[in-house]
Amino acid sequence: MDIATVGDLVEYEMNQDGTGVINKILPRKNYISRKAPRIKGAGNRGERLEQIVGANIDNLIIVSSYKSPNFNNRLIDRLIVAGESSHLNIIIVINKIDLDLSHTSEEWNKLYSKIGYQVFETSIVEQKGIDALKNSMNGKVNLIWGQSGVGKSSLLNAMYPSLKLKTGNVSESTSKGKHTTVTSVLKKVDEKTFVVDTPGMREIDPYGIRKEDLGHYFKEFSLYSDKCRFNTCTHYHEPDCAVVSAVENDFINGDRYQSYLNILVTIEDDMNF
Ligand SMILES: Nc1nc2c(ncn2[C@@H]2O[C@H](COP(=O)(O)OP(=O)(O)OP(=O)(O)O)[C@@H](O)[C@H]2O)c(=O)[nH]1
Ligand SMILES: [Mg+2]
Ligand SMILES: [Zn+2]
Repeated sequence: MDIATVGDLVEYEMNQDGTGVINKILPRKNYISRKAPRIKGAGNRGERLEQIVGANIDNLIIVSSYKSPNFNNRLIDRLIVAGESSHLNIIIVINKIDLDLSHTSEEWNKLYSKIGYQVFETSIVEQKGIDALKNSMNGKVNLIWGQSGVGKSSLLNAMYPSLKLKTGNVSESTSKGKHTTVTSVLKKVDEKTFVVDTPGMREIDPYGIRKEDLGHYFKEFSLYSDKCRFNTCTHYHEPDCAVVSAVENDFINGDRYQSYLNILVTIEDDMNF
């Protein structure tokens, strides 16, 4: 550990000219990371290093939007895995519910609430859910993570107007955000509350997770995984897998299981985690 990241506590010295030197990074209580994205044009070759996103975090606030960009449960599940493997408290936000005329967000809310996560449906346009979300962030260090354009910076501005973070619109043709926030910055918003706004990301592959451990980060599997025939079961091809039968009997949601399989395959394909 030699490079300081956002959220690190450090010992430093200031020079007279306003520059400074970090002498020491204090031990981290936790940190969250992902595999560094592949460099365009580099193909699939080369080891992907660990990229640390933040340290000493209490709440991982996973922000998605109902539309523009479209709700992406696969991405949420990947972010959950990263958060669970770092033992963070995970909060899920479905923003832009003003665009959700069919109330589909409620179904997703139910799914994730049932697993045990706090879920907030929010709208900047209709000023919904914002106070409740703010309450859950009170007194904590909160890292906000999600795709570009889902409204991370807009939500922070709505909760803490003095932040005045830059926000950007979403491309009409692709429904994608334009990567308005470019660096992660930790801000103190009151005596005890801190927020880290982060740049939107396109992909996330959790770092350093072994195949046989992935199931631990899908919390609802734990009710069943003790009953698999093999204690190293990856809940995929093994016989007498209690997780697979729970999926077949609708005790585990099929979408969540599909997310699990998608991540499992990427671990198998990539030896250098
Ligand atoms: N309809 C609607 N639009 C919203 C809502 N929240 C944010 N937006 C819009 O979504 C766009 C993107 O918002 P940002 O806050 O910049 O998104 P971001 O997640 O910070 O994006 P990056 O910084 O690129 O990662 C802006 O045009 C916002 O006005 C909402 O609740 N409803
Ligand atoms: Mg932003
Ligand atoms: Zn199993």
